[in-house]
Amino acid sequence: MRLLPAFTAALVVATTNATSLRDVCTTSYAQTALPADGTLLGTSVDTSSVAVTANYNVYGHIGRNDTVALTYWMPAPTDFQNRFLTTGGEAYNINEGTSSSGSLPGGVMYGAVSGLTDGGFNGQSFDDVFLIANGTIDWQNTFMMGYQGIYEMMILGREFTKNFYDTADKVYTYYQSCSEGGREGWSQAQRYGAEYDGIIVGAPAFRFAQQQINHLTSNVVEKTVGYYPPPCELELIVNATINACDPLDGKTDGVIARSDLCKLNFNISSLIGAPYYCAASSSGGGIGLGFSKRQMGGGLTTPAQNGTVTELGVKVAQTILDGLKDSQGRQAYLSYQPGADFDDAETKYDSTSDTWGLSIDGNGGEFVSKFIELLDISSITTLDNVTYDTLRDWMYTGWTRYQDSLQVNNPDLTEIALGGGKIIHFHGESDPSVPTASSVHYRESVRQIMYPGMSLNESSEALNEFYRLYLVPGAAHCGVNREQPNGPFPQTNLAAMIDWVENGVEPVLLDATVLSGDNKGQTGKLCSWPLRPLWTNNATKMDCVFDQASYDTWVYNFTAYALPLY
Ligand SMILES: *[C@@H]1O[C@H](CO)[C@@H](O)[C@H](O)[C@H]1NC(C)=O
Ligand SMILES: *[C@@H]1O[C@H](CO)[C@@H](O)[C@H](O)[C@H]1NC(C)=O
Ligand SMILES: *[C@@H]1O[C@H](CO)[C@@H](O)[C@H](O)[C@H]1NC(C)=O
Ligand SMILES: *[C@@H]1O[C@H](CO)[C@@H](O)[C@H](O)[C@H]1NC(C)=O
Ligand SMILES: *[C@@H]1O[C@H](CO)[C@@H](O)[C@H](O)[C@H]1NC(C)=O
Ligand SMILES: *[C@@H]1O[C@H](CO)[C@@H](O)[C@H](O)[C@H]1NC(C)=O
Ligand SMILES: *[C@@H]1O[C@H](CO)[C@@H](O)[C@H](O)[C@H]1NC(C)=O
Ligand SMILES: *[C@@H]1O[C@H](CO)[C@@H](O)[C@H](O)[C@H]1NC(C)=O
Ligand SMILES: *[C@@H]1O[C@H](CO)[C@@H](O)[C@H](O)[C@H]1NC(C)=O
Ligand SMILES: [Ca+2]
Repeated sequence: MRLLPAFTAALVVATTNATSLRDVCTTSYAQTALPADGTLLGTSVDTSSVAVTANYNVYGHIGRNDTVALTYWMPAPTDFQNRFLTTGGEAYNINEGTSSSGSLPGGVMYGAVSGLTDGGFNGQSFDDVFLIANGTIDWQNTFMMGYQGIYEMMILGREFTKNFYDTADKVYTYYQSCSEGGREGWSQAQRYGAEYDGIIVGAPAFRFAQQQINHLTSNVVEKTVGYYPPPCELELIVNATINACDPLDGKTDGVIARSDLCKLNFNISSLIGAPYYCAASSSGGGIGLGFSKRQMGGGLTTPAQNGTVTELGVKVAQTILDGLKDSQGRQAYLSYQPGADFDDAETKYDSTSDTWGLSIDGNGGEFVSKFIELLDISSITTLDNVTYDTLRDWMYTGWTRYQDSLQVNNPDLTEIALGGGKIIHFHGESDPSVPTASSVHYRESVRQIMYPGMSLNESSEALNEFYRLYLVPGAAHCGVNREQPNGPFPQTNLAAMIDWVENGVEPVLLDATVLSGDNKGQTGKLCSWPLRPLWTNNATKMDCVFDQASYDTWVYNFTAYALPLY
């Protein structure tokens, strides 16, 4: 257990002989690793003051020979404010920062004990401990990842907190995280709603099977259309879309705050023939910040790309934007909003033939090889014979196989509603990794399941009493967007949540701050769905408005499946 007043200094020791923390977490070792007097500026280290303790905080499950490691950060007793913060992970990590502080300081600063877990994966990523062997799923690890590990970390930590500070008072229980952490947050809201007072989720990867396999949709579109666009061509389409759609929200600031108006008013086929140029680069395609594993290798070189937008390029882009449809034209999933980068569509340059070709998306490729085919390999290697119908079938297989573990889209939030818990859910409107509309679809599913027979206005208002969704203009996946840098990002969600839970202040508008670009430092407000921002009076006044046609662009009916997909 690391018991910390408010912050910690981490000493990272690299040594060729050490194999574990046990080897290096000794006082004598740390003392020898410190710089000698006078070698760094004018400093002199009091080595006798140095104390190192190796801490192993583990628990197991009775009857199961397992070991789960926990970390809790504890505020000083005078700073403790009867709060516990549960944090989550990203990608296939159950917790962000299992080996570092992750987002723990974010809780301690609000007087909250903050915790994280390794899920029992012994420091490994979940995708590396998911299969016991080809064909054999480690279900215990899968359930730990799905929802159980985070829950146990919270339950054990909260009990420890009460005893540690010797308090019988209520300890407010919060959750905050984005992406996979957003999925984990929903796992808690849907299964243990009564245990939480406030859950903050960003861009959740919660409709897990559809989400992961959808990373392959762009590749299958390219294959089906028979055209592999140079990255620069798609980049131009993104840039031109931003230019065309930015002003539709009433404020020309380089940010698309109304991708729905963009869908209604801008047709990318108008770009056919537009010239594009990208200089040669040595770090892969030019698009976006990229979250796919494929783009992390580096060292790739792409040639200068000079051309004009083609009819086939537009066809690829538009088919991707329309979302996955099966061979009968039935909607199987949804896509990114116009203005988002086409990360999944990135192609690979072949210098021998001077052509662009297929590059299988790493996220989608790994999900299919491991989680669908149950083969312990990092990705499928071909999309031969893979059609839109194959993607639909894979999605269905993953959905039903992981419905009670990783797939986290149960729309019944009665328990958290009755318990008085609150939910803040946010999502970047130009997210290129988890489609923004996937969050909208879930919120609309919850509204319809929980308030049948009520009007859209009434049921939206009722749901807003405890669950609010905010789309973040122009933002990318869990962060700001290099292509639309002037947009604001919500930075004080935990403060807003504490105010809602402990003081009853409803976050009708969510505070956000511009972190880069021309407007850096300016503050903004985010509208609560289904209301959408619209600026008037020469962009000096923002209103949150309802517009039926815009709303309709966000609504999907997944008729490719016999079951309803929430
Ligand atoms: C429990 O796991 C440890 C470490 O892997 C192993 O040494 C031990 O034999 C196991 N015990 C049982 C009862 O399986
Ligand atoms: C797209 O816009 C970015 C600036 O946001 C610029 O750096 C890039 O060169 C543009 N790409 C193309 C193809 O015009
Ligand atoms: C975009 O324009 C093309 C060409 O005029 C047309 O075929 C297509 O239907 C339009 N798409 C939309 C969504 O209006
Ligand atoms: C791109 O190609 C066009 C037409 O061939 C040419 O006029 C232009 O100079 C080229 N631009 C660059 C930057 O190479
Ligand atoms: C698992 O399957 C993959 C793909 O067929 C194969 O390459 C690998 O050797 C298999 N692993 C084991 C341990 O059999
Ligand atoms: C694709 O289908 C053809 C015809 O059924 C088959 O011969 C081929 O092996 C398949 N390719 C792959 C990679 O499965
Ligand atoms: C519901 O209708 C009222 C009155 O028109 C309006 O002020 C409010 O914004 C609407 N709320 C939602 C969530 O649509
Ligand atoms: C609108 O705002 C811009 C930028 O603040 C300013 O330059 C312009 O004069 C304004 N236009 C009117 C009609 O007020
Ligand atoms: C979805 O489509 C099906 C089949 O066309 C229809 O029966 C159903 O009512 C639709 N659901 C919604 C919510 O529109
Ligand atoms: Ca704008």
